[in-house]
Amino acid sequence: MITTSSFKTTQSEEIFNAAQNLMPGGVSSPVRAFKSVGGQPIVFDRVNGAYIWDVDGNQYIDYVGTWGPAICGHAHPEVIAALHDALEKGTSFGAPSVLENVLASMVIEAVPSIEMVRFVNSGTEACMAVIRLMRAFTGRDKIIKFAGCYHGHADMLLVQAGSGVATLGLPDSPGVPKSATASTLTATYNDLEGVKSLFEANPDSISGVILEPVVGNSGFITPDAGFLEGLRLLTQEYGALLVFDEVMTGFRIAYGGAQEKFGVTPDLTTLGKVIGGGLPVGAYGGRKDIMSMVAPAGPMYQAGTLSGNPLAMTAGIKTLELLQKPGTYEYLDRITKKLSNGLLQIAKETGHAATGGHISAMFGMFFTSEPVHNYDDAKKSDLAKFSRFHRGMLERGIYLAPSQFEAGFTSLAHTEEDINRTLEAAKEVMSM
Ligand code: KE4
Repeated sequence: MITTSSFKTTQSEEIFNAAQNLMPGGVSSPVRAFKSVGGQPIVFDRVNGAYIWDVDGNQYIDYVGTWGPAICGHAHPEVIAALHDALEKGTSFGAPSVLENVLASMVIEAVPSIEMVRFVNSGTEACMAVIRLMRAFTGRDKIIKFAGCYHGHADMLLVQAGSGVATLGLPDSPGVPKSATASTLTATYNDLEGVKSLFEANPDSISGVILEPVVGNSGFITPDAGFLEGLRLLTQEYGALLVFDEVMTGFRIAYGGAQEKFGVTPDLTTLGKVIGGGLPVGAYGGRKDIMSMVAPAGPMYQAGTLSGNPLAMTAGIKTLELLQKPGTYEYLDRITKKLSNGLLQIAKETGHAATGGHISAMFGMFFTSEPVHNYDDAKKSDLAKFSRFHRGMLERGIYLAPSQFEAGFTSLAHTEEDINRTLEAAKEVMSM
């Protein structure tokens, strides 16, 4: 594969270069810096529907969707209109509002495990709080996470994390004291025996298991048959809690998340992204007997100035209303299947070993001839080839996640024509 450098990015380069002196790496979040795929990131000017326009006027079909929230398409007119109305009433209350009741009721009705929910401002906050809650409820300190899964940047979860940590090949992170991760045990995704061994080796001391039920932060990795069901049984057997981190999969894999899709109900769930419709949000929820421990109902403390703010609630309510429309998930599955199958077919026809797939509006592909069941498998894929593919697609107006260790996202705004254009670009790039 070769890449062409015909497209103009002078404005992006100027702005990004200036950003280097203002913010670490010139970004507000590491993965945006394009470190693992090389080249300069493009600087966005505006987004709408399935499209991005950069500051040089280039247009792209977007498969990142601001990392998941834009499942109805960017700047959906009904979300924007609802926000306009909400803005007239203020941007933040710091007090109860009926909007929180509305979104909480929608989340509780949609997500099988959630009987009660607390809103926060990011997925990281949701995962931090849910770990504290697991420990408070069980009186046990240890947790099990999986290598390559990313649950935000809280100290105790920055252990063999995925997403930006994997993208940058970081040995987790300096500044995280050993004491913070001493109680974090790491297992291999899809390895039930390994999880059982950890429970055997740490009797009565593991509070729970947290995982991405469908992994997006090691690239796209699906649970092997029986894996989620096995974790459900193991946690019950050893008196531990099961937590699905559905910050990425929530309302994307299905309206009720991966837990609805796979029919496995955890004790607690974290959410984010989609439920904020593009505004800062996170949430954690689950069994009422567990959630009743959260202050001020119970003794476990967690708080936040902007938690439940009216703008994020408004955008989230409207987004979920849009997702409730009949045919939503059938459409998302159909277009994403066409994209994913098309990419794999093109790779095959052009002689590139590749594996991957999709579930609903989430997809991924690795350049490897081996199956990918876990993070170690993902790391063996051809990362250099992925980088060339990413750049080639970018220069043809297709915006993919700038890391092999991320997933791709479609939206209700993507059309068959967009998918066809994407596959044409992929054929050009993979044929070089
Ligand atoms: P935030 O704190 O970024 O809102 O959420 C953290 C988080 C928690 N759990 C899962 C499963 C997640 O995917 C995330 C965040 N996802 C990344 C993308 N892989 C956000 C993008 C970024 O870090 O810039």
